[in-house]
Amino acid sequence: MKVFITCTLMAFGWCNGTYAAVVAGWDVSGVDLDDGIGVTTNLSPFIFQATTSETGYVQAQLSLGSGVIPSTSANQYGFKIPSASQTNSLAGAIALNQYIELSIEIEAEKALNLSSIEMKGEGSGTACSNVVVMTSINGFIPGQEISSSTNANSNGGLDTDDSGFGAPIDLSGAQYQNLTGTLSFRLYGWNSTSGSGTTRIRNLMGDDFEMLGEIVDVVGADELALQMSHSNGFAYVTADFNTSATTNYILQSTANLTSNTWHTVSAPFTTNSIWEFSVTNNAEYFRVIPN
Ligand SMILES: [Ca+2]
Ligand SMILES: [Ca+2]
Repeated sequence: MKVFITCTLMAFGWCNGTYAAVVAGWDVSGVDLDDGIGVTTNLSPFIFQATTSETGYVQAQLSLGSGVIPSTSANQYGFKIPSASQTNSLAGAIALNQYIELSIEIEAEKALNLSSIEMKGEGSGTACSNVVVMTSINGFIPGQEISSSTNANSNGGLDTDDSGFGAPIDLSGAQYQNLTGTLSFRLYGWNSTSGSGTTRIRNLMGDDFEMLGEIVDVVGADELALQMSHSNGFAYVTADFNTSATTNYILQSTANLTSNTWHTVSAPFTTNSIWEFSVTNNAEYFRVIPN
């Protein structure tokens, strides 16, 4: 039996201003991970739902990587690295899944334009001295750090000011605009010296961790329809414009939505188009995006 092919249409929206609101925020007041207070359960991955968010437009949560154990004190969200799995490099931390993750799912018909991440965080003296911010948008590979703190094992060492990262994590770049679907950010840490050292979001007034930006309506969703049909062992993907397109589009596909790695399978196009593919037993997902 054939696994049928699913079509999705990802259209586009653009940021027209610099207005930034709290898209998702977390207040760690009262949170205690190993006691399961403020989190879904006291079990890995210690999911902590946003305490403020653009309700109805996004679903956002913090969680811990599988290579760390939770902080144990109240009024913080953080991790400890077991002595046996300490590492002295970002590559090691990536390989060992030693991170705090912010994941966000953007509802259909909406797009996210980011501006920054701001946080209040710190580490105890024997915790990771190095912490960096990375994102699935750029890939979790060394060299793709957005920002770093080299004194993370200090009071305020993960604040987004002079004591930590130096400034809010800047997400004003083009690659952080017009986002749809699911994406994530991670705080990777390394160079810890004791299994009891804690790297954590700390509790100050109000939100202690915030993603700032704006949610916009997907613009132009009506302009382009993506459809699929099949016959005689072939699948046909059709793009129909209601009106003439004013920008180039491309067709992309992926066999693995979890990876969020898309492959461009068409030349740029601006008019009604149809593509033919041989049907296989594998699922394949398609989208059209501005080129
Ligand atoms: Ca506790
Ligand atoms: Ca707080």
